[in-house]
Amino acid sequence: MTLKPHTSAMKRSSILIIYTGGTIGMKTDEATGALVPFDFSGIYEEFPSLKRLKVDIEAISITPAIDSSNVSVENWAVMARLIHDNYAKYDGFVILHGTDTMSYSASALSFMLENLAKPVIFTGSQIPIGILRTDGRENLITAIEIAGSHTEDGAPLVPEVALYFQNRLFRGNRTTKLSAEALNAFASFNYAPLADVGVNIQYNNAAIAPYAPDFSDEFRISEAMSDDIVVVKLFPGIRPSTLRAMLLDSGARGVVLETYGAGNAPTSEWFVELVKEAISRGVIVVNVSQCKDGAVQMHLYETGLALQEAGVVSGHDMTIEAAVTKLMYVLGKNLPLSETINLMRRPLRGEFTL
Ligand code: ASN
Repeated sequence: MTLKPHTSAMKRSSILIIYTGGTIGMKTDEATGALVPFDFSGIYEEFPSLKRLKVDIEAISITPAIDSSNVSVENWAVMARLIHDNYAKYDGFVILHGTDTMSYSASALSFMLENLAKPVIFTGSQIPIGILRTDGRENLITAIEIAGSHTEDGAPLVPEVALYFQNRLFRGNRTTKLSAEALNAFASFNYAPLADVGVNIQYNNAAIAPYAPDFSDEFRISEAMSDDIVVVKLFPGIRPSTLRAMLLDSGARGVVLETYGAGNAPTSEWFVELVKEAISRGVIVVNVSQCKDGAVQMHLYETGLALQEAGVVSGHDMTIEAAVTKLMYVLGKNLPLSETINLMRRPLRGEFTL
């Protein structure tokens, strides 16, 4: 299918901006010189040039606005509900979010929004929007344009949860925040950008929503996210008692095991026995690599094979953010163990490559 971007003769799109907080929403108070939250309902006064886009914009803020390090599963449910309740009214959504946990929230929402057929574009900034040198203005304007882009017959160009930052649009659940300093703060190591932005916006149509959900299925949200999980990052010298505390004594129903290289872990008997014991108790253990680039392949080395034989589920090339939020989403459904494992074994929203 060839998708043609809209031309000026086409219909206007309507976009809802959901402002959650973060650096992007800050501007300098004229009187005090301090950074204060910016009121996004006055967006046209602040950026009159937005009127030139063929997009009608409305904005809504979650209160209180948060630094994204404070984001909670309740905040994700609020975002999901806002999209659900406004789904019919708007053509697309832009979520303004702090950068620190934006990849977690974009990953979480990609799972919670089921049968999504409209764009949900996360963006933010490294420099507050009210500072002259901000990166927020371009991020915001382009995110709005992308959320409102559609084909000649009105189909959205990006019907999925994506993250726009510094000239690149990524699949949300493939991203990781990489830099606390660079304006180019996000990366998607294992999946090509959905669009590259220069003079024109070049959409990579082959990469966009290839998992093609059946859009005839009704859009719905799944709000329940289980917090019954732990992330265990391996390091040489980890103590048996530490691993036992995390895998077994924590009572977690799901474990994201951050292994080495292509999914490798120690072959020591105590290590393998602890993993096996957790699995025999019904704990789901998902293997993701500490390497950002590349995939888990447990059959490659003896050190990975032991995990595979113990019943560890491969996370393939998933990010830690996607693995954590997918496990929360899948466990939140409270399905029988075998169905839960089946959902973890297959990509649900293009979050890993098989
Ligand atoms: N601490 C901020 C946040 O994540 C960082 C930012 O947005 N650049 O909310």
